[in-house]
Amino acid sequence: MVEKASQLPDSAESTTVVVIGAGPAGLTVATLLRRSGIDCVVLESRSRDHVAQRQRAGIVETRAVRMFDSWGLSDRVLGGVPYDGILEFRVDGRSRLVSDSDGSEGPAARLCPQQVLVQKLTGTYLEDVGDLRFEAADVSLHDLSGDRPTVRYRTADGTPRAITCDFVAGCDGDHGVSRTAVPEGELTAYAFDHGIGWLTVLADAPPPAHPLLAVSRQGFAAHFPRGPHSSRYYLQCPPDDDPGAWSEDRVWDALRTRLGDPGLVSGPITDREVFRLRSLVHEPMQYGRLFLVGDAAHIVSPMGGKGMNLALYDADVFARAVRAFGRGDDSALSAYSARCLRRVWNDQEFSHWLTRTLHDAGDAEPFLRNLARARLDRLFTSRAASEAFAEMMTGLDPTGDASQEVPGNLSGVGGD
Ligand code: RFL
Repeated sequence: MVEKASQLPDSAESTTVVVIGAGPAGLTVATLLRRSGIDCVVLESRSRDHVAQRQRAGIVETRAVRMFDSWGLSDRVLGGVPYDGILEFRVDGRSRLVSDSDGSEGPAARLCPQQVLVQKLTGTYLEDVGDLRFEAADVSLHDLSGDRPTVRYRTADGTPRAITCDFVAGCDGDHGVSRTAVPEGELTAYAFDHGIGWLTVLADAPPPAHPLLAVSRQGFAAHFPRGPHSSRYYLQCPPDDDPGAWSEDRVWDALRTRLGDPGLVSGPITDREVFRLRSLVHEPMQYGRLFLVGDAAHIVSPMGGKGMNLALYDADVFARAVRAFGRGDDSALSAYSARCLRRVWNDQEFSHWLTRTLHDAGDAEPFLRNLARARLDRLFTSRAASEAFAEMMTGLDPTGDASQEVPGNLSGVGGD
Protein backbone atom coordinates (compact mmCIF):
# COMPACT_ATOMS: atom_id res chain seq x y z
CA MET A 1 0.00 0.00 0.00
CA VAL A 2 1.30 3.50 -0.81
CA GLU A 3 1.03 5.63 2.34
CA LYS A 4 1.03 9.39 2.44
CA ALA A 5 4.10 11.40 3.36
CA SER A 6 1.95 13.55 5.69
CA GLN A 7 2.45 10.82 8.35
CA LEU A 8 6.19 11.51 8.39
CA PRO A 9 8.15 12.70 11.41
CA ASP A 10 8.98 16.45 11.21
CA SER A 11 12.69 15.64 11.24
CA ALA A 12 12.82 14.11 7.73
CA GLU A 13 16.32 14.18 6.20
CA SER A 14 16.88 15.08 2.57
CA THR A 15 19.15 13.64 -0.11
CA THR A 16 19.24 13.21 -3.88
CA VAL A 17 18.94 9.42 -4.16
CA VAL A 18 17.90 6.82 -1.59
CA VAL A 19 19.36 3.45 -2.57
CA ILE A 20 17.55 0.45 -1.10
CA GLY A 21 19.77 -2.62 -0.77
CA ALA A 22 23.55 -3.01 -0.48
CA GLY A 23 24.12 -5.90 -2.89
CA PRO A 24 26.17 -5.51 -6.10
CA ALA A 25 23.50 -3.26 -7.69
CA GLY A 26 22.97 -0.89 -4.74
CA LEU A 27 26.64 -0.56 -3.85
CA THR A 28 27.58 0.11 -7.48
CA VAL A 29 24.87 2.76 -7.86
CA ALA A 30 26.00 4.42 -4.61
CA THR A 31 29.71 4.27 -5.45
CA LEU A 32 29.20 5.75 -8.93
CA LEU A 33 26.94 8.50 -7.56
CA ARG A 34 29.57 9.42 -4.93
CA ARG A 35 32.18 9.51 -7.69
CA SER A 36 29.90 11.97 -9.48
CA GLY A 37 29.47 14.15 -6.38
CA ILE A 38 25.80 13.22 -5.99
CA ASP A 39 24.40 12.72 -2.48
CA CYS A 40 22.80 9.42 -1.64
CA VAL A 41 21.89 7.26 1.34
CA VAL A 42 21.99 3.45 1.19
CA LEU A 43 19.56 1.50 3.38
CA GLU A 44 20.34 -2.20 3.87
CA SER A 45 18.16 -4.49 5.94
CA ARG A 46 20.93 -6.95 6.90
CA SER A 47 24.17 -6.51 8.87
CA ARG A 48 27.48 -5.62 7.21
CA ASP A 49 28.86 -9.08 8.06
CA HIS A 50 25.90 -10.85 6.52
CA VAL A 51 26.09 -8.89 3.26
CA ALA A 52 29.87 -9.33 3.04
CA GLN A 53 29.66 -13.13 3.31
CA ARG A 54 26.92 -13.87 0.75
CA GLN A 55 28.50 -16.09 -1.92
CA ARG A 56 26.89 -16.32 -5.34
CA ALA A 57 28.44 -15.20 -8.64
CA GLY A 58 32.11 -15.71 -9.47
CA ILE A 59 32.97 -13.90 -12.71
CA VAL A 60 32.79 -10.18 -13.46
CA GLU A 61 32.40 -10.16 -17.23
CA THR A 62 34.66 -8.13 -19.53
CA ARG A 63 32.05 -5.45 -20.17
CA ALA A 64 31.54 -4.88 -16.44
CA VAL A 65 35.30 -4.76 -15.78
CA ARG A 66 35.61 -2.08 -18.48
CA MET A 67 32.64 -0.23 -16.99
CA PHE A 68 34.45 0.04 -13.62
CA ASP A 69 37.63 0.92 -15.49
CA SER A 70 35.86 3.79 -17.28
CA TRP A 71 35.00 5.22 -13.83
CA GLY A 72 38.60 4.82 -12.66
CA LEU A 73 37.48 2.21 -10.15
CA SER A 74 38.58 -1.20 -11.38
CA ASP A 75 41.70 -1.40 -9.18
CA ARG A 76 39.72 -0.47 -6.08
CA VAL A 77 36.59 -2.54 -6.47
CA LEU A 78 37.73 -5.67 -8.29
CA GLY A 79 39.63 -8.29 -6.38
CA GLY A 80 40.21 -11.76 -7.64
CA VAL A 81 42.47 -12.70 -10.51
CA PRO A 82 42.32 -12.17 -14.29
CA TYR A 83 40.45 -14.92 -16.06
CA ASP A 84 42.09 -16.52 -19.11
CA GLY A 85 38.79 -16.60 -20.98
CA ILE A 86 38.76 -20.37 -21.45
CA LEU A 87 35.66 -22.41 -20.63
CA GLU A 88 35.76 -26.19 -20.61
CA PHE A 89 32.81 -28.15 -21.95
CA ARG A 90 32.93 -31.86 -21.13
CA VAL A 91 30.49 -33.93 -23.17
CA ASP A 92 30.25 -37.57 -22.04
CA GLY A 93 33.71 -37.16 -20.53
CA ARG A 94 35.26 -35.66 -23.69
CA SER A 95 36.82 -32.26 -23.10
CA ARG A 96 36.38 -29.27 -25.46
CA LEU A 97 37.92 -25.88 -24.67
CA VAL A 98 36.03 -22.81 -25.87
CA SER A 99 37.44 -19.30 -25.67
CA ASP A 100 35.10 -16.66 -24.42
CA SER A 101 37.59 -13.91 -25.06
CA ASP A 102 36.85 -11.77 -28.12
CA GLY A 103 40.45 -10.64 -28.60
CA SER A 104 39.62 -6.95 -28.19
CA GLU A 105 41.99 -4.50 -26.51
CA GLY A 106 41.37 -3.56 -22.90
CA PRO A 107 40.91 -5.21 -19.53
CA ALA A 108 39.18 -8.58 -19.58
CA ALA A 109 36.88 -10.56 -17.28
CA ARG A 110 38.00 -11.36 -13.73
CA LEU A 111 37.44 -14.30 -11.46
CA CYS A 112 36.02 -12.22 -8.63
CA PRO A 113 33.59 -13.86 -6.20
CA GLN A 114 30.48 -11.77 -5.59
CA GLN A 115 31.26 -11.38 -1.88
CA VAL A 116 34.71 -9.97 -2.72
CA LEU A 117 33.14 -7.41 -5.07
CA VAL A 118 30.60 -6.49 -2.37
CA GLN A 119 33.32 -6.13 0.30
CA LYS A 120 35.44 -3.93 -1.95
CA LEU A 121 32.52 -1.78 -3.10
CA THR A 122 31.51 -1.30 0.55
CA GLY A 123 35.05 -0.28 1.49
CA THR A 124 35.35 2.11 -1.47
CA TYR A 125 31.99 3.77 -0.82
CA LEU A 126 32.76 4.25 2.89
CA GLU A 127 36.25 5.60 2.12
CA ASP A 128 34.52 8.10 -0.17
CA VAL A 129 32.52 9.12 2.94
CA GLY A 130 29.36 7.46 1.63
CA ASP A 131 26.30 7.13 3.86
CA LEU A 132 25.50 3.42 4.30
CA ARG A 133 23.05 2.31 6.99
CA PHE A 134 22.90 -1.41 7.81
CA GLU A 135 20.09 -3.15 9.70
CA ALA A 136 17.49 -0.68 8.42
CA ALA A 137 14.15 -2.31 9.27
CA ASP A 138 10.63 -1.81 7.89
CA VAL A 139 11.76 0.17 4.85
CA SER A 140 8.76 1.65 3.03
CA LEU A 141 8.40 3.91 -0.02
CA HIS A 142 5.96 6.81 -0.32
CA ASP A 143 4.84 9.41 -2.91
CA LEU A 144 6.75 7.73 -5.73
CA SER A 145 4.65 9.47 -8.36
CA GLY A 146 5.37 12.93 -6.92
CA ASP A 147 8.48 15.11 -7.27
CA ARG A 148 9.88 14.29 -3.81
CA PRO A 149 9.37 10.69 -2.73
CA THR A 150 10.00 9.69 0.88
CA VAL A 151 11.55 6.54 2.27
CA ARG A 152 10.80 5.56 5.86
CA TYR A 153 12.58 2.98 7.98
CA ARG A 154 13.54 2.07 11.54
CA THR A 155 17.08 2.05 12.84
CA ALA A 156 18.44 -1.04 14.64
CA ASP A 157 17.25 0.43 17.99
CA GLY A 158 13.73 0.96 16.60
CA THR A 159 13.88 4.73 16.01
CA PRO A 160 11.66 5.78 13.05
CA ARG A 161 13.42 7.78 10.33
CA ALA A 162 12.31 9.42 7.08
CA ILE A 163 14.34 10.62 4.11
CA THR A 164 12.96 12.69 1.25
CA CYS A 165 14.76 12.49 -2.09
CA ASP A 166 14.62 13.13 -5.82
CA PHE A 167 14.89 9.44 -6.76
CA VAL A 168 14.69 6.01 -5.19
CA ALA A 169 16.94 3.26 -6.56
CA GLY A 170 15.23 -0.07 -5.79
CA CYS A 171 18.23 -2.41 -5.53
CA ASP A 172 16.77 -4.82 -2.97
CA GLY A 173 16.61 -7.98 -5.05
CA ASP A 174 13.71 -10.20 -5.95
CA HIS A 175 12.28 -10.36 -2.41
CA GLY A 176 12.70 -6.69 -1.51
CA VAL A 177 10.09 -4.02 -0.85
CA SER A 178 10.76 -1.59 -3.71
CA ARG A 179 8.88 -3.45 -6.39
CA THR A 180 5.95 -4.15 -4.08
CA ALA A 181 5.54 -0.39 -3.56
CA VAL A 182 4.48 -0.03 -7.20
CA PRO A 183 0.68 0.06 -7.50
CA GLU A 184 -0.88 -3.08 -8.92
CA GLY A 185 -1.26 -3.08 -12.70
CA GLU A 186 1.68 -0.73 -13.36
CA LEU A 187 4.23 -3.51 -14.00
CA THR A 188 4.02 -6.59 -16.19
CA ALA A 189 5.86 -9.73 -15.06
CA TYR A 190 7.20 -12.15 -17.66
CA ALA A 191 8.16 -15.42 -15.96
CA PHE A 192 9.58 -18.71 -17.17
CA ASP A 193 10.31 -21.85 -15.16
CA HIS A 194 12.63 -24.38 -16.81
CA GLY A 195 11.25 -27.19 -14.62
CA ILE A 196 14.85 -27.94 -13.66
CA GLY A 197 16.51 -27.78 -10.25
CA TRP A 198 20.17 -27.40 -9.37
CA LEU A 199 21.78 -28.60 -6.20
CA THR A 200 24.49 -26.03 -5.57
CA VAL A 201 27.36 -26.89 -3.29
CA LEU A 202 30.20 -24.72 -1.98
CA ALA A 203 33.24 -26.62 -0.81
CA ASP A 204 36.80 -26.00 0.34
CA ALA A 205 38.14 -28.05 -2.54
CA PRO A 206 40.60 -27.25 -5.37
CA PRO A 207 39.17 -25.10 -8.17
CA PRO A 208 39.16 -26.44 -11.74
CA ALA A 209 41.76 -25.33 -14.30
CA HIS A 210 38.92 -23.63 -16.23
CA PRO A 211 35.24 -23.09 -15.41
CA LEU A 212 33.79 -26.48 -16.35
CA LEU A 213 30.35 -27.36 -17.76
CA ALA A 214 29.62 -31.09 -18.12
CA VAL A 215 26.92 -32.83 -20.14
CA SER A 216 26.03 -36.48 -19.65
CA ARG A 217 23.01 -38.81 -19.64
CA GLN A 218 23.13 -38.67 -15.81
CA GLY A 219 22.35 -34.94 -15.98
CA PHE A 220 24.18 -31.62 -16.06
CA ALA A 221 27.01 -30.79 -13.66
CA ALA A 222 29.43 -27.88 -13.34
CA HIS A 223 32.53 -26.92 -11.41
CA PHE A 224 33.55 -23.25 -10.96
CA PRO A 225 36.43 -21.60 -9.13
CA ARG A 226 35.47 -19.44 -6.13
CA GLY A 227 38.94 -18.72 -4.75
CA PRO A 228 42.37 -20.32 -4.58
CA HIS A 229 41.07 -23.18 -2.39
CA SER A 230 37.32 -23.15 -2.93
CA SER A 231 34.86 -24.25 -5.56
CA ARG A 232 31.18 -24.05 -6.42
CA TYR A 233 29.56 -27.14 -7.95
CA TYR A 234 26.18 -27.58 -9.58
CA LEU A 235 24.25 -30.83 -10.07
CA GLN A 236 21.00 -30.98 -12.03
CA CYS A 237 18.20 -32.43 -9.85
CA PRO A 238 14.40 -32.31 -9.58
CA PRO A 239 13.32 -28.72 -8.81
CA ASP A 240 11.77 -29.68 -5.45
CA ASP A 241 14.60 -31.98 -4.36
CA ASP A 242 15.61 -31.95 -0.70
CA PRO A 243 19.23 -30.81 -0.21
CA GLY A 244 19.28 -32.95 2.94
CA ALA A 245 18.88 -36.03 0.72
CA TRP A 246 22.32 -35.30 -0.76
CA SER A 247 24.91 -36.76 1.63
CA GLU A 248 28.54 -35.74 1.11
CA ASP A 249 29.24 -39.16 -0.45
CA ARG A 250 26.31 -38.85 -2.82
CA VAL A 251 27.43 -35.36 -3.92
CA TRP A 252 31.02 -36.41 -4.65
CA ASP A 253 29.96 -39.66 -6.36
CA ALA A 254 27.53 -37.79 -8.63
CA LEU A 255 30.13 -35.13 -9.44
CA ARG A 256 32.80 -37.71 -10.30
CA THR A 257 30.37 -39.54 -12.59
CA ARG A 258 28.89 -36.54 -14.33
CA LEU A 259 32.16 -34.61 -14.65
CA GLY A 260 33.79 -37.78 -15.98
CA ASP A 261 36.57 -37.35 -13.42
CA PRO A 262 36.99 -40.33 -11.06
CA GLY A 263 39.94 -38.56 -9.38
CA LEU A 264 38.05 -35.35 -8.49
CA VAL A 265 39.45 -34.14 -5.14
CA SER A 266 36.75 -33.59 -2.53
CA GLY A 267 36.77 -31.20 0.46
CA PRO A 268 34.52 -30.05 3.29
CA ILE A 269 31.14 -28.83 2.02
CA THR A 270 30.38 -25.40 3.51
CA ASP A 271 26.97 -24.73 1.99
CA ARG A 272 24.37 -26.54 -0.08
CA GLU A 273 20.95 -25.60 -1.41
CA VAL A 274 18.51 -26.54 -4.16
CA PHE A 275 16.98 -23.86 -6.38
CA ARG A 276 14.79 -23.81 -9.48
CA LEU A 277 16.09 -22.49 -12.76
CA ARG A 278 13.74 -19.65 -13.49
CA SER A 279 13.71 -16.38 -15.35
CA LEU A 280 11.68 -13.30 -14.58
CA VAL A 281 11.45 -9.80 -16.06
CA HIS A 282 9.35 -6.92 -14.75
CA GLU A 283 8.48 -4.18 -17.22
CA PRO A 284 8.94 -1.25 -17.11
CA MET A 285 11.86 -0.92 -14.70
CA GLN A 286 10.56 2.44 -13.51
CA TYR A 287 7.52 3.79 -11.73
CA GLY A 288 7.47 7.56 -11.17
CA ARG A 289 10.66 8.40 -9.26
CA LEU A 290 11.43 4.76 -8.44
CA PHE A 291 13.98 2.97 -10.64
CA LEU A 292 14.36 -0.80 -10.29
CA VAL A 293 17.96 -1.96 -10.59
CA GLY A 294 19.32 -5.54 -10.78
CA ASP A 295 17.45 -8.52 -9.34
CA ALA A 296 14.65 -6.23 -8.14
CA ALA A 297 13.67 -6.02 -11.82
CA HIS A 298 14.87 -9.31 -13.30
CA ILE A 299 16.12 -12.79 -12.47
CA VAL A 300 18.22 -14.71 -14.99
CA SER A 301 18.77 -18.44 -14.66
CA PRO A 302 22.43 -18.79 -13.59
CA MET A 303 23.64 -20.50 -16.79
CA GLY A 304 25.91 -18.03 -18.57
CA GLY A 305 26.65 -16.01 -15.41
CA LYS A 306 24.60 -12.95 -16.31
CA GLY A 307 22.57 -12.06 -13.17
CA MET A 308 25.15 -10.03 -11.27
CA ASN A 309 26.59 -8.61 -14.47
CA LEU A 310 23.17 -7.31 -15.53
CA ALA A 311 22.82 -5.70 -12.09
CA LEU A 312 26.13 -3.88 -12.69
CA TYR A 313 24.92 -2.77 -16.14
CA ASP A 314 21.67 -1.31 -14.76
CA ALA A 315 23.60 0.45 -11.99
CA ASP A 316 25.92 2.13 -14.48
CA VAL A 317 23.07 3.25 -16.75
CA PHE A 318 21.14 4.63 -13.76
CA ALA A 319 24.10 6.51 -12.23
CA ARG A 320 24.96 8.13 -15.57
CA ALA A 321 21.31 9.11 -16.06
CA VAL A 322 21.09 10.77 -12.62
CA ARG A 323 24.28 12.66 -13.37
CA ALA A 324 22.86 13.88 -16.67
CA PHE A 325 19.67 14.92 -14.83
CA GLY A 326 21.80 17.07 -12.51
CA ARG A 327 23.04 18.86 -15.63
CA GLY A 328 19.51 19.53 -16.78
CA ASP A 329 19.11 16.61 -19.18
CA ASP A 330 16.38 14.12 -18.19
CA SER A 331 16.45 12.12 -21.44
CA ALA A 332 18.67 9.34 -20.05
CA LEU A 333 16.39 8.82 -17.05
CA SER A 334 13.39 8.67 -19.38
CA ALA A 335 15.21 6.08 -21.49
CA TYR A 336 16.50 4.06 -18.48
CA SER A 337 13.93 1.27 -18.56
CA ALA A 338 13.93 0.74 -22.33
CA ARG A 339 17.71 0.80 -22.47
CA CYS A 340 18.17 -1.72 -19.66
CA LEU A 341 15.40 -4.00 -20.89
CA ARG A 342 17.03 -4.31 -24.29
CA ARG A 343 20.09 -5.78 -22.63
CA VAL A 344 18.04 -7.81 -20.12
CA TRP A 345 16.16 -9.62 -22.89
CA ASN A 346 19.37 -10.10 -24.85
CA ASP A 347 21.00 -11.80 -21.85
CA GLN A 348 17.84 -13.75 -20.99
CA GLU A 349 17.90 -15.17 -24.51
CA PHE A 350 21.55 -16.21 -24.17
CA SER A 351 20.99 -17.77 -20.76
CA HIS A 352 17.89 -19.59 -22.02
CA TRP A 353 19.77 -20.90 -25.07
CA LEU A 354 22.67 -22.17 -22.97
CA THR A 355 20.38 -23.66 -20.30
CA ARG A 356 18.35 -25.58 -22.88
CA THR A 357 21.39 -26.67 -24.84
CA LEU A 358 23.35 -28.06 -21.88
CA HIS A 359 20.38 -29.79 -20.25
CA ASP A 360 18.73 -31.11 -23.41
CA ALA A 361 22.07 -32.48 -24.64
CA GLY A 362 22.12 -34.66 -21.52
CA ASP A 363 18.84 -36.23 -20.55
CA ALA A 364 16.14 -34.86 -22.91
CA GLU A 365 14.08 -37.07 -25.22
CA PRO A 366 16.14 -38.23 -28.25
CA PHE A 367 15.00 -35.64 -30.81
CA LEU A 368 15.69 -32.67 -28.52
CA ARG A 369 18.94 -34.26 -27.34
CA ASN A 370 20.19 -34.53 -30.92
CA LEU A 371 19.22 -30.92 -31.65
CA ALA A 372 21.11 -29.75 -28.57
CA ARG A 373 24.16 -31.84 -29.49
CA ALA A 374 24.09 -30.33 -32.99
CA ARG A 375 24.18 -26.86 -31.39
CA LEU A 376 27.20 -27.87 -29.28
CA ASP A 377 28.90 -29.38 -32.33
CA ARG A 378 28.45 -26.06 -34.14
CA LEU A 379 29.85 -24.17 -31.15
CA PHE A 380 32.96 -26.40 -31.10
CA THR A 381 33.61 -26.33 -34.86
CA SER A 382 32.25 -23.11 -36.39
CA ARG A 383 34.36 -19.99 -36.01
CA ALA A 384 31.31 -17.75 -36.46
CA ALA A 385 29.42 -19.65 -33.76
CA SER A 386 32.31 -19.45 -31.30
CA GLU A 387 32.76 -15.73 -31.97
CA ALA A 388 29.07 -15.10 -31.34
CA PHE A 389 29.38 -17.10 -28.10
CA ALA A 390 32.42 -15.07 -27.01
CA GLU A 391 30.59 -11.84 -27.75
CA MET A 392 27.77 -12.88 -25.45
CA MET A 393 30.05 -14.18 -22.69
CA THR A 394 32.14 -11.00 -22.60
CA GLY A 395 29.01 -8.84 -22.68
CA LEU A 396 30.66 -6.80 -25.45
CA ASP A 397 27.81 -7.34 -27.88
CA PRO A 398 26.49 -3.99 -29.09
CA THR A 399 23.20 -4.22 -27.15
CA GLY A 400 23.20 -0.91 -25.30
CA ASP A 401 26.78 -0.43 -24.17
CA ALA A 402 26.62 2.41 -21.65
CA SER A 403 30.34 2.21 -20.91
CA GLN A 404 31.12 3.68 -24.34
CA GLU A 405 30.06 7.03 -22.94
CA VAL A 406 32.94 8.82 -21.31
CA PRO A 407 32.13 9.85 -17.73
CA GLY A 408 32.67 13.55 -17.02
CA ASN A 409 34.83 14.81 -14.18
CA LEU A 410 36.00 11.72 -12.29
CA SER A 411 38.77 13.44 -10.41
CA GLY A 412 37.09 12.68 -7.10
CA VAL A 413 34.08 13.04 -4.92
CA GLY A 414 32.40 16.37 -5.31
CA GLY A 415 33.59 16.58 -8.93
CA ASP A 416 31.05 17.96 -11.34
P1 RFL B 1 21.02 -8.87 -4.24
O1 RFL B 1 22.41 -9.39 -4.33
O2 RFL B 1 19.93 -9.83 -3.91
O3 RFL B 1 21.05 -7.69 -3.17
C1 RFL B 1 19.86 -7.12 -2.67
C2 RFL B 1 20.18 -6.46 -1.35
O4 RFL B 1 18.99 -5.84 -0.84
C3 RFL B 1 18.84 -6.16 0.54
N1 RFL B 1 17.42 -6.06 0.88
C4 RFL B 1 16.90 -5.00 1.53
N2 RFL B 1 17.44 -3.89 2.01
C5 RFL B 1 16.62 -2.99 2.62
N3 RFL B 1 15.28 -3.20 2.80
C6 RFL B 1 14.70 -4.33 2.32
N4 RFL B 1 13.39 -4.53 2.50
C7 RFL B 1 15.50 -5.28 1.65
N5 RFL B 1 15.26 -6.48 1.07
C8 RFL B 1 16.43 -6.93 0.59
C9 RFL B 1 19.41 -7.56 0.65
O5 RFL B 1 19.77 -7.89 2.00
C10 RFL B 1 20.60 -7.48 -0.28
O6 RFL B 1 21.76 -7.01 0.40
O7 RFL B 1 20.59 -8.15 -5.60
P2 RFL B 1 21.45 -7.28 -6.68
O8 RFL B 1 22.28 -6.25 -5.97
O9 RFL B 1 20.50 -6.87 -7.73
O10 RFL B 1 22.52 -8.34 -7.28
C11 RFL B 1 22.06 -9.41 -8.07
C12 RFL B 1 22.97 -10.61 -7.88
O11 RFL B 1 23.12 -10.89 -6.49
C13 RFL B 1 22.42 -11.85 -8.62
O12 RFL B 1 21.97 -11.50 -9.89
C14 RFL B 1 23.49 -12.95 -8.77
O13 RFL B 1 23.90 -13.44 -7.50
C15 RFL B 1 22.92 -14.09 -9.61
N6 RFL B 1 23.86 -15.22 -9.68
C16 RFL B 1 24.92 -15.15 -10.55
N7 RFL B 1 25.11 -14.04 -11.33
C17 RFL B 1 26.17 -13.98 -12.16
O14 RFL B 1 26.36 -12.94 -12.84
N8 RFL B 1 27.05 -15.02 -12.27
C18 RFL B 1 26.92 -16.16 -11.53
O15 RFL B 1 27.73 -17.07 -11.64
C19 RFL B 1 25.84 -16.25 -10.63
N9 RFL B 1 25.70 -17.33 -9.83
C20 RFL B 1 23.70 -16.35 -8.87
C21 RFL B 1 24.65 -17.39 -8.95
C22 RFL B 1 22.63 -16.47 -7.96
C23 RFL B 1 22.50 -17.61 -7.18
N10 RFL B 1 21.37 -17.75 -6.33
C24 RFL B 1 20.89 -16.61 -5.63
C25 RFL B 1 20.38 -18.68 -6.71
C26 RFL B 1 24.55 -18.51 -8.14
C27 RFL B 1 23.49 -18.63 -7.25
C28 RFL B 1 23.42 -19.85 -6.35
